[in-house]
Amino acid sequence: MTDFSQHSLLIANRGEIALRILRAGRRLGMRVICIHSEADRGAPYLALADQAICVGPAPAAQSYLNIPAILAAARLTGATMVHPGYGFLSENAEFAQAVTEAGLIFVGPSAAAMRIMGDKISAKTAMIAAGVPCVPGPDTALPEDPGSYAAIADAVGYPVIIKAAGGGGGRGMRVVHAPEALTAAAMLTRQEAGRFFGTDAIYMEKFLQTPRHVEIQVLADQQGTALWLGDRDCSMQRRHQKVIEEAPAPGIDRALVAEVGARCAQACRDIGYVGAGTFEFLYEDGQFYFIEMNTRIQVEHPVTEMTSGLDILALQIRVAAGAPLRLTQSAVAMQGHAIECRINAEDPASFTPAPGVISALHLPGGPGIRVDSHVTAGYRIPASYDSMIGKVIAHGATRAEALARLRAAMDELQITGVATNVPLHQQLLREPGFVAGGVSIHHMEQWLAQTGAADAG
Ligand code: MV4
Repeated sequence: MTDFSQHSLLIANRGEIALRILRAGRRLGMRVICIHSEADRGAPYLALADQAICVGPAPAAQSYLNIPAILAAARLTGATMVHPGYGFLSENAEFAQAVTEAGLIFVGPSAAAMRIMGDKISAKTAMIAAGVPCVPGPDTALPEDPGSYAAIADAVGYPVIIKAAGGGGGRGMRVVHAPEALTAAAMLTRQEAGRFFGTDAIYMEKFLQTPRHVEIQVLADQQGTALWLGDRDCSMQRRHQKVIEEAPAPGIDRALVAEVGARCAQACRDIGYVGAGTFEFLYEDGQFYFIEMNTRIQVEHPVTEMTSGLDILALQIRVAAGAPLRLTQSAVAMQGHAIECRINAEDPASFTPAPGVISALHLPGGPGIRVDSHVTAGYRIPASYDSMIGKVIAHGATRAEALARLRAAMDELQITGVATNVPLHQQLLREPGFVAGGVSIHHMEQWLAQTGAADAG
């Protein structure tokens, strides 16, 4: 039995996820330490920690991304574990390695596993070997010489997409519709890749035109147990920023999801993956296609917590410390449906961040409602970080019930003093396409273009 009262958890993040990690640490009986920047000095959640320590000025590069400062904070406070949250250093293999080499436990997979998944080509190779279905296209980098590209694209079939091996999350990719455009697109993508990702390796896939974004949550321990915890649909997005997520993905054959889920769990065993992770897929015409794996806890993990009844954060910390999962796949029983709205402080017309002071706040509640947020009345949203200030999640026995609860919750939520996307959510939750379920990744942008609805909100 791992005794968590002997462990001290350093939270290398900020905002709502810092508070979520703090709560998980407390549930396990741990001492918790928060780092913060100068801009977050007065953040209310810092008072809940046993210790709070400033690691640098407001710009993330000097604070939440400052590896030496964070390691010094861990040493000074006697931390034994480090949780990176999402964003910032969460998928930085050098950070994971530095934490481990400092004799501390990194809450996440090994640096080696992070490196395999960080390179989208080696990730794809590993997934093909594990029997996870991938997007058609070579699972190798394109050669330096563009002479062979046309033949490769012909075999894949147009349209194709050129992606940077070091990219991901929507960065470093280019769609090609005809052979004339192929070489220039590949050379441009390679050039950008070299500049932004430190490797100029690129690869080619068939471009799927109207897919859905469906992902599988996994959780694996150090004893060889790997579980999949259902699926999530994250297709409601704008410019690669997810807006609404739900679990399960509506209208997809459950037997197919179970087959893909089992392959993901097997892939974890094959590569020795430990911790929480997410396999991202495109789903089109009844088939799943792997695109990349995220080696961190994700923003949208609460919809899976609500349908599985599991505390994924606590389990993620437990397995990092070497505790066994003591859970079998057949004991994982997903129940009902959950939907999450990401709450952003942003201008409703331009979607640009709207920092400022929250003058008054009323949060929704009641059966099936969960709010994950660090903000309070009087809280100043700093300008230095992203605009997400929390999440409202609704669970119900059915999708219709979850949706009805979420509509009522978003109508009840009041945030004054700063502009937010709450009015946008109120419209989206009544939009016929979303209400019907199963929209593509282009749906929200098409809806915005047609209605200009956000401007009216
Ligand atoms: C694709 C694709 C279509 N076909 N790959 C964008 C982010 C990165 N994770 C992968 N992305 C895509 N890869 C093939 N072969 C379309 C996208 C894509 C997308 C994917 C998920 C969620 C939103 C998206 C928005 C635009 C494009």
